[in-house]
Amino acid sequence: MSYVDEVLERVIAKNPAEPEFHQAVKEVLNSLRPIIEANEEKYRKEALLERITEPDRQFKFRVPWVDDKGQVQVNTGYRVQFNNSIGPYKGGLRLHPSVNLGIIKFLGFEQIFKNSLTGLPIGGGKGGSDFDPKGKSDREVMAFCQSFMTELCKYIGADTDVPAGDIGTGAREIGYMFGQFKKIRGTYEGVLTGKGLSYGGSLARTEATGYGLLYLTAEMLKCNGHDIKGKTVCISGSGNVAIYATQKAQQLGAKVVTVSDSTGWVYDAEGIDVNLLKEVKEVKRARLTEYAAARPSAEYHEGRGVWSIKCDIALPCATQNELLLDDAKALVTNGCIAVAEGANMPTTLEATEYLQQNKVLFAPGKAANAGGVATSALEMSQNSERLSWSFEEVDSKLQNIMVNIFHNLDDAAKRYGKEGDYVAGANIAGFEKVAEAMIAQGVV
Ligand code: NDP
Ligand code: 2IT
Repeated sequence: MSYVDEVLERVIAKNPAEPEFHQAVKEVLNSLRPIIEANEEKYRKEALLERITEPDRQFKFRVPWVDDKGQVQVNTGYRVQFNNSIGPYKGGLRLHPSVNLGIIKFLGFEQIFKNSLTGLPIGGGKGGSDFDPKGKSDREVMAFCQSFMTELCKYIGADTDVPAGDIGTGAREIGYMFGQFKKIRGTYEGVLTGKGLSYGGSLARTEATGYGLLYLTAEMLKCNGHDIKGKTVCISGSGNVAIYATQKAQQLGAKVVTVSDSTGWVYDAEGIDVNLLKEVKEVKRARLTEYAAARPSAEYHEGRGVWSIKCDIALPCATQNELLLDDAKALVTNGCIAVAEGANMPTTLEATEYLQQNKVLFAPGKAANAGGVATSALEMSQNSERLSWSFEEVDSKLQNIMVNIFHNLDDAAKRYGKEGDYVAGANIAGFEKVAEAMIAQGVV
């Protein structure tokens, strides 16, 4: 049996009931086959694949808090420190009722390669909780965040592990967590990114994931003879990534006609009104029905359906496994030329394969959404030098990083005879640096 197959079997056997983690490992290891086969003896002796698929450590803890009725609630908190070969653990905190260890491990595993692709010195980690911020008062959210950080603060630090936002964790949650870290540990340090601008946050971090997604998508299109200007775009999600992807797509001259949330989706033939979307989602924290009610050109539909709309470019920006094989077929039938993942692993393995077989340009999340964590690393740099850079400076660094990521994965794919396979390119380019660092640092 090949080394890759042996390790895949072992990962599945050792980590039962973690389907998302299995999916992420399968995608990465399968596409690393050319580089693993070229170095099989060395990597086997080093047990490199066994080591890279086993987190350095993982924390799971009780998070008790008191709700507005005086009732004690109990959630579960997680932090998985996956790999710090090239820098401190770095990755977001997801707050969503679906969170479990397997989901945090898939996200942490992806983060290793994504962070490597940024070219910046950050390792891979992820955390979160099954707490649902939806419908909670500010005080309840604060109570949860304080309790969560009371435990998490033992394991993190500006040079050890630097969490940030993800689904359900935005500026409000990061603020409460930062306050509690400072209160308990007594140090003022860049222990979290995505902070508010008044206390060490970076300009352009809020926009970074969505903007970065469009910078990479535009470069991918350009290198394949297309122009993003004038294209029709379908976006899923209506959170941080989706909002700023919509905004940048419009700035680049494309028309975004859909957004979605967990209950339904909107088709807006005149193009999404991003200011209205921000008002509904960022200020009122309301449902998309409110967007549709305020916008005559918008149709609201219950359930799923974004990928049934005819578009040139599809940008899934909500969550994992939200673009299925049937969706991929509909996109191909409708003439879609490119899919770029704003979310982490939004496209199933079979949908990805179908899109690639049908010559749809496909940019995987670990490359396409790396602008968020890259800008987090820029926030860490600013915190270390105790300075703040202008919006333009951060944004121009972000653009350079995204263009470089695309060329690095394009080159890596070509080097291994996989031209145009950006999934393989991203995994190979991300893996090479981490593998070299792991081997150089010995058996640790
Ligand atoms: P937000 O919480 O701001 O928004 C999430 C959006 O996705 C909401 O519209 C939400 O709808 C929808 N959504 C979440 N879970 C589900 C679900 N199970 N089914 C259907 N819809 C769902 O999160 P972000 O925008 O920050 O994150 C979106 C994706 O991007 C995630 O995969 C995240 O890991 C990834 N990402 C985020 C980065 C960042 O910097 N924030 C960086 C890189 C990747 P509703 O409000 O109804 O729940
Ligand atoms: O998935 C991701 O890359 C993020 N949620 C951002 C992580 C970060 O540390 O900024």
